[in-house]
Amino acid sequence: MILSTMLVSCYDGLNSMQRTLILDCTKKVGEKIKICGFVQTRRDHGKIGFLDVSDRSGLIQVFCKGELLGDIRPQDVVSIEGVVNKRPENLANKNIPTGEIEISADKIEVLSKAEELPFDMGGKDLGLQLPTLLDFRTLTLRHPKVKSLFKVQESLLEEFRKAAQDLDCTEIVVPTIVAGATEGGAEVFKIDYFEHKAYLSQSPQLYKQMLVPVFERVFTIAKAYRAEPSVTTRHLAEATQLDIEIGFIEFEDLLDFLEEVAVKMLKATQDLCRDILSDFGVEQIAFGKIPRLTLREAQELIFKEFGRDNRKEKDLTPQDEIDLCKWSKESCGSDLVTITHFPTQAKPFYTMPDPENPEYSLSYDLLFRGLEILSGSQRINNYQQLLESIKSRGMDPKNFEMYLQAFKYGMPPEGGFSFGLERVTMHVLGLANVREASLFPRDMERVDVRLSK
Ligand code: AMO
Repeated sequence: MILSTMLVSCYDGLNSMQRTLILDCTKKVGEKIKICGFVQTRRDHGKIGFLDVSDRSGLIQVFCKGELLGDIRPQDVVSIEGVVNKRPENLANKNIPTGEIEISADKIEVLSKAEELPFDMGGKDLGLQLPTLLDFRTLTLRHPKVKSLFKVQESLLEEFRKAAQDLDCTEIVVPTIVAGATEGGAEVFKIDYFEHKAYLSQSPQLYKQMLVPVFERVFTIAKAYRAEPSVTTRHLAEATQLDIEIGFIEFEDLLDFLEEVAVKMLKATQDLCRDILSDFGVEQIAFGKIPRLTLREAQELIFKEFGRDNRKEKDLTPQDEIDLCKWSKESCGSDLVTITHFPTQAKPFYTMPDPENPEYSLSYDLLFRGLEILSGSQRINNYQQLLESIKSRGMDPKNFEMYLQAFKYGMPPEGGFSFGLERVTMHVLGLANVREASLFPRDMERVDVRLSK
């Protein structure tokens, strides 16, 4: 904070006049000021012209005599000196906080010239196909609506963090280079690690568990890598997980906690980002009492209400998730549904089988507007049982030595859950593809640039 103030004042020392943030111009009518920012649009009207210029605080109209405009074009980085004037009432723009004023420019300096843009950035929506949106990511992220999506994401992160802190969780930072696969063998990226093999972590799972005996309650915001072989609208190869792990709990406590965190995070974000959500045209989130169904109850419901017989499947299909949320919204007034008791064999080795019926496990998913946004479980906390579970899945306990050590020396009953940040963002904003909710998405076809090029 102190450093950035110093940098700004050094910079401004060299350029004589202090920079004013665009939003602060509303308090400086009649004064001479300097703004710095990006040209968004240019409108020529014979001998005069207008620029819309933005900075991190907002957007303002700049009135210019033609000779000042030169070859200025969108995305040029400019420094403009001029006077803040009130606009005539009939020319005010009620949609932006600076709509009643404009700057009458005396001097325009181009700090950095932009090349001609490959598409028009001036519209309310960019209207690009996904591949172009991602090919030109550093540019498309500058578009106000695309940028605002990541302000919503920032809010989700912050509200998750607050909700986890409300539960008295300690924030932890965990490794992403790991010795073994946690969530299933096939979807793991192998890496060369000196003269050994290692993996990119599929989840912060093992570390959050190992830290339960240390802090009792922990949370982390972590990267998760999945070598997903299929191309879908909801899978990334690198996702961001919001994880919580809690000791000394029972199954029902975990369900209460996950629903509490989800509702806090979504409610606060909806309130704080009201204007952005309305720009995206999404409905208010329905926060009725969240229904809880076991997987088999959910499949029975799908069969009865929607006529599809998936009653023997080990997981919900994407269409099941959509239909269950539709049912929940209509009959419970809730955009969220919790599904519990997935088959033990379909869940990772650390999942606790239900003592009353070990074929099913103490696991759960949270669905939101037709998509799984969270999953988790109560965990096996007995050392011997955990060892057996690892072996029974054909995995080598040697790869889990450090993890197992934590259980050898005392592990309370515990469990946790994980939200996928990009999936939550996607469905808060009604986006068609999870890639749009990642600043720089990775998938089978892309690591910044297209891999097939
Ligand atoms: P799971 O694998 O279900 O569980 O992941 C948890 C949540 O992370 C998100 N997610 C993804 N998002 C985008 N692309 C992907 N490829 C992707 N994979 C997962 C989803 C999902 O619900 N360790 C357990 C969690 C736990 O038990 O605490 C785990 O990783 O929103």
